[in-house]
Amino acid sequence: MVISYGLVGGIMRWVVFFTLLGVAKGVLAAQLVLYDFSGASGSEASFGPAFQPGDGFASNISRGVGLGASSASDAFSARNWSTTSFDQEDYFGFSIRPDDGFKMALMTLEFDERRSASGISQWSVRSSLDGFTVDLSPGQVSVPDNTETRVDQSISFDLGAFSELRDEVELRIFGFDAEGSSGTWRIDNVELFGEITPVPELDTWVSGVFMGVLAAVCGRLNKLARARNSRCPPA
Ligand SMILES: [Ca+2]
Repeated sequence: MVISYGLVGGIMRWVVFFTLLGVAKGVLAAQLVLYDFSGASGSEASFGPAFQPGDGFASNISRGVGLGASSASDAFSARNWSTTSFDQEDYFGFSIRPDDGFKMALMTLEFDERRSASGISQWSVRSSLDGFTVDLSPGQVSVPDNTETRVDQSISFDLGAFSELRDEVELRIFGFDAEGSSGTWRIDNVELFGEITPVPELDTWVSGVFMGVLAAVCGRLNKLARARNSRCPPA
């Protein structure tokens, strides 16, 4: 078999080029949105973000239909949490989307939380990507039986699923296993990190370069095939 070292070397150089390009395209986390509930009474039906993400839009935070409002100065609070297991109706939720022509990658969600003496004892975060089916990492989190504020509770997103997002994604922070239905749970300083970047230019450029490389490789292979055929006249 004839091996063209020039051809192999050329392909290897392009493999290295695309590998470096892939690294260069890695997600650079920025704060996309913050809900600090500045000035809130805590019992509003919904409350907006402190600022909107660049090249995107984030909704107000609101409560699931299973919950009632509860007061909490400069935070957002609810009562009537499930006293048993996970309940699809008991959550704080908001959505975020990139503008047309942009894509979004989500990396981490952080928030502060505090329960009352008879509030929730577990929480988890799910997303609309799978219809709120699976708890995002680290899964169901147990909170200690006290009324302290726990800051920067962190959720991480699987970049395989949460990059290249073109449409709206809703995130829900569920609480459950409350000691009593009058028990409350509040959240504060909800921060979402990730990036929103333009879609078309780079992807169009990459696919253009890829097609160019493909054409060059095919042309080289065809040339080699013709050369070999020329040494093998038809029977
Ligand atoms: Ca606050």
